[in-house]
Amino acid sequence: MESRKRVFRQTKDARQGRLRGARMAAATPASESDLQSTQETSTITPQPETELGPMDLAPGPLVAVIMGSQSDMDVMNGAVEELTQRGISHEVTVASAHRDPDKVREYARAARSRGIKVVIAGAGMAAALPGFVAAYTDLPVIGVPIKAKNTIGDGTDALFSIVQTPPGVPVACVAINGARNAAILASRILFA
Ligand code: AIR
Repeated sequence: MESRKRVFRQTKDARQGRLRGARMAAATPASESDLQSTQETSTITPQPETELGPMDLAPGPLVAVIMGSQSDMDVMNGAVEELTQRGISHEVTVASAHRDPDKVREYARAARSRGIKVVIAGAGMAAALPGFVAAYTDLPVIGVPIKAKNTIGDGTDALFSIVQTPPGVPVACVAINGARNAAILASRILFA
């Protein structure tokens, strides 16, 4: 609970009073189509920053960091450190779309109901993980292409795998090894 309070107190965006959307979204967990319909009709009531919103009361972490292998941890720590610095609650999971497909599927399916708002997914080589997660959840997914030990093309194998996710399955993509930017983007999505 304390770390959730800090999200509101510490982030620059929060100080700028741009939390209302996140609170509204948290108050009404909704599918993409539901969100579209509420956009037209909802009236937003400004709330003081210090007041706790429903997002603060969600049971689990706000950001899920997942990666395809333990060998990705060095790079993905860039995201973990940034989230920690910003006081954003998060969890870290290692699971491969190719090696543990059932685990990743269940993880992605349950993410929204556990209170997750954004997923950061990092993988190298044939980096299916971000797209695989996005296939099973309508939460925003940020892909981090990782330059793996056996990469072809200095990480462009993973970059193309993520950036070329097919129409209908949107995945944001940061630079190769750009885990820190993924965390900053996640923070901006949370406070949009
Ligand atoms: N990977 C694991 N399962 C599917 C993929 N694409 C990726 C990992 C890691 C690379 O393969 O994300 O970047 C090498 O993994 P490992 O475990 O052999 O070191």
